[in-house]
Amino acid sequence: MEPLVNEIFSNILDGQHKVVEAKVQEALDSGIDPKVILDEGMIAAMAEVGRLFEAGEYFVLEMLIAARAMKAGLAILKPHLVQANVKSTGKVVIGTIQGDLHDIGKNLVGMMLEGAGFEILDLGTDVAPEKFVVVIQSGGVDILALSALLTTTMPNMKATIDALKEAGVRERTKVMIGGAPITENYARQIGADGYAPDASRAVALVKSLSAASRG
Ligand code: B1M
Repeated sequence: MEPLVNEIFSNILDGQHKVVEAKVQEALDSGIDPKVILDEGMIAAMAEVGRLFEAGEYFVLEMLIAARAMKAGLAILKPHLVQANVKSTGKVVIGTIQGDLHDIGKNLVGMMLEGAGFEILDLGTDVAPEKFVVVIQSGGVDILALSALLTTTMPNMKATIDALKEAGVRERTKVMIGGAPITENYARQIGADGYAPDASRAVALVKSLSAASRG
């Protein structure tokens, strides 16, 4: 691994957000591909944080501090992941499902979609099904994008789709889902229109779903 990318990785693990900011900038200045910085330095570090948490070596506090460092680095990286002046091709409402506070993956998906020219309305984390329903009722939403990181909160994706059906607005929008515990099969089971395993495939999926909804 590039030494600078390696430093970003280890400083995220150590939760050194100021150092991460500086190292991401330095890596960009030295011409390292933003996607390499993101995938090999930053996303890989969060996976390692998860592994250390499972092994009982990290606790919630360490996860939080690492997440803060990850976010600091993402803020520096964002302009390099998002192309300027791409024309809007549709409106996406995004949010992390009820009960779930994980937002890094959702933010990354939102950022990449923004870069692809979509208008994004981010409802944040711990979003109740009723809140999604109200936004869909207000109209003009092409895609509803739901994120979940916990096996315990995944069922709230189904609850959201069921709430849309009950309110009679399910057909007004396409629903896509994603997040570490989600699978294609789960998406099919709960009646979502699609699943994407990562942010770049989320962009491809939103493009194809919005093209399909335009007929
Ligand atoms: Co939490 N956490 N966490 N955590 N956390 C996980 C998810 C966990 C896997 C760690 C572990 O045990 N190995 C585990 C879940 C186990 C399970 O459910 N099977 C876990 C747990 C248990 C918990 C708590 C319950 C811990 C506790 O309190 N005892 C607690 C729950 C709080 C809650 O939500 N109610 C908790 C809390 C937290 C923090 C708040 C401390 C912090 C989150 C901070 C934040 O997000 N602002 C945190 C973190 C940082 C993690 C890990 C370490 C990293 C998550 C992350 O940001 N990854 C995580 C371990 C792991 O993932 N290996 C873990 C980087 C990010 C870029 O990836 O989010 O997967 P990810 O997003 C990807 C794809 O999934 C996809 O694209 C993204 C980019 O490629 N994607 C989508 C995501 N959303 C998408 C939506 C789409 C499409 C693709 O379309 C709509």
